Amino acid sequence: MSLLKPFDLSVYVITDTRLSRGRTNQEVILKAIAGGATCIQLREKDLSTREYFHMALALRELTLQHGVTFIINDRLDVALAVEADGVHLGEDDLPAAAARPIMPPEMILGVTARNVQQALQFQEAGASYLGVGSVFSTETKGNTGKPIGLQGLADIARRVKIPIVGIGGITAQRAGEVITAGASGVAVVSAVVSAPDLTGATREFAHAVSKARSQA
Ligand code: TZP
Ligand code: MG
Repeated sequence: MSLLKPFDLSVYVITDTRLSRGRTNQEVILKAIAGGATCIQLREKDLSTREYFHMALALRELTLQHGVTFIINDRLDVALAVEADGVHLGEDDLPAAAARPIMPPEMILGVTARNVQQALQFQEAGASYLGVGSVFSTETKGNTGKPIGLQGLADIARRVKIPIVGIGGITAQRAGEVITAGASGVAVVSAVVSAPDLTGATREFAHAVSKARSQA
């Protein structure tokens, strides 16, 4: 039996204050939750550890109140300190195999993978889910390499047992294809946090995901 907390990756919204039109992360998250976000990741690249911790603590409280899964990007120490539901680690962060043994067994470990080999390796290392991408091209993150496309995502989905979430350049119009290709959810930055109507934008993702599932 898995000790892991249940989590729902369907509509996975990732913060970025550089893209959120002057709105605070509190506002972004509340509006995303109102539109049906099931998982929130705090991802801020320009904060000191202390600033990241304080922001994470406040958002932990908010996400707990709304019963939404809360993941911290990059920093296991911060995730542990605020008792987030999980941490997401990429290629510049603590390796999954080093992180898993020092994490509580119920804590979610998300890892970024771009090919089948990495996906199998991270699954073996104890990842709880994989962020797979960049699926499409995106300007939100540099150095993501050539997009892996829906085929790249489908290849990974076929080979791993853990859930995967597509990331990179995903719009509400393309969210359904990502689910049909084998993802359990869509991870999105700009299409939600930059949207003037953030709740409406999140709702469109939620509808697209449910529709693709109902047609499967
Ligand atoms: N990792 C791979 S692509 C990406 C991250 C964090 C950014 C995705 O942002 P957007 O705006 O949804 O394309
Ligand atoms: Mg990272």
